[in-house]
Amino acid sequence: MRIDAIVLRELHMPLVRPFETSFGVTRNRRIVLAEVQSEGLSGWGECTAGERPHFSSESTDSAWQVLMNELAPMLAAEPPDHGGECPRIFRAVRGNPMAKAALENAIWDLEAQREGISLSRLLGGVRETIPCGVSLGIQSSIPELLAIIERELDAGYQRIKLKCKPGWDVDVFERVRSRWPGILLSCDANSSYRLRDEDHLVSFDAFDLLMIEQPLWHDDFYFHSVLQKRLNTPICLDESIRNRRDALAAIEMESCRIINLKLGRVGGFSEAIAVHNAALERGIPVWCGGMLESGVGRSHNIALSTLEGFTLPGDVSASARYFADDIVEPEVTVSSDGEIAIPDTPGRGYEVRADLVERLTVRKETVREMALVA
Ligand code: OSB
Ligand code: MG
Repeated sequence: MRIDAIVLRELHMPLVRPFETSFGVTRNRRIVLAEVQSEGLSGWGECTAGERPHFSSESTDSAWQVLMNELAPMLAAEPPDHGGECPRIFRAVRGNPMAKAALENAIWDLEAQREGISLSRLLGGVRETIPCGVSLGIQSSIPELLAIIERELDAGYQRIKLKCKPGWDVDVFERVRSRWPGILLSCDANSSYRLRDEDHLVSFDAFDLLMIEQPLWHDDFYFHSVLQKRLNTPICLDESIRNRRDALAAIEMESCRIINLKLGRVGGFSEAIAVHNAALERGIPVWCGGMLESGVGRSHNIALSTLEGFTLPGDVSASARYFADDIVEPEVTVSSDGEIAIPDTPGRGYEVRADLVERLTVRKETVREMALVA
């Protein structure tokens, strides 16, 4: 295909409420979007890097630099026909999966529009609706958390995930479980425990959690496998799974029984499909994680979640939980039974609100093939 221009933007989007994890608090999102313009169409992708390199080594600023100086010029010089070609085009750049995913996913988005089919269909999705859960940040008190859980359950969400860390765990689970004995409940530690906490983590078994997400180091497989042997509760890996090989290693070592799949963390749709397929073949359930995305990244998460192996509710929820005004039309909504209906219009199924994007943009650069020659 011809690429006419690649437009990179940084948007500032305040969250409707702060989101606190074991690694810090996010109040304002600084989101990098990539728009690939081709023959009158625009494919959009979102870089899911955090404002600071705390979830992974990437950040808004590092991703901007790599996109601007490396990846966008590579893509402009070698326009692919299919998103699956992107990993090869970007091969000379090590790491930086979230920056790569922004461009690769824009190409998939563009391809779906060109083919006149939904992104879900292009990816091989099989679902017409997807089940939704919510990820609830650390709160300043347990009563506050209970009030939030009540609201989210009333809204229809099918699974509650609690962020946890040493000091915000068993007392919280105790209170939540005594009020709601039967709900699907999980926790996400974002790597905040160590081996000395092993007995403490084993005590989580008392709360009938669906899974414990990433309890130990962000880059570990072996010690998670040691811990999994002692736990009845399934471990779910998030941070550790960067690609298909990681998924195979984790499954083979029994480091986890469930995988949280995130597009940015694995570098885009093609690697996400590879991880999904590897897990599906081995009977390991996957679900789609979230990174506080705008409507662009959210629409891609929705399409990904329609693949066969996504059998557990994901962290993909309504736009209004994050932003007063999302940048897509319609915004993402969740039904009273906790499902998102999959659009079947061509492409991502959620139009980008160009005027709002323009208003929220704080920096913007355009890369064209000529830029390489000049
Ligand atoms: O570990 O899943 C995570 C948000 C930012 C960084 C890491 C994580 C999260 C979430 C929020 O859990 C998911 C969402 O609501 O987008
Ligand atoms: Mg996580």
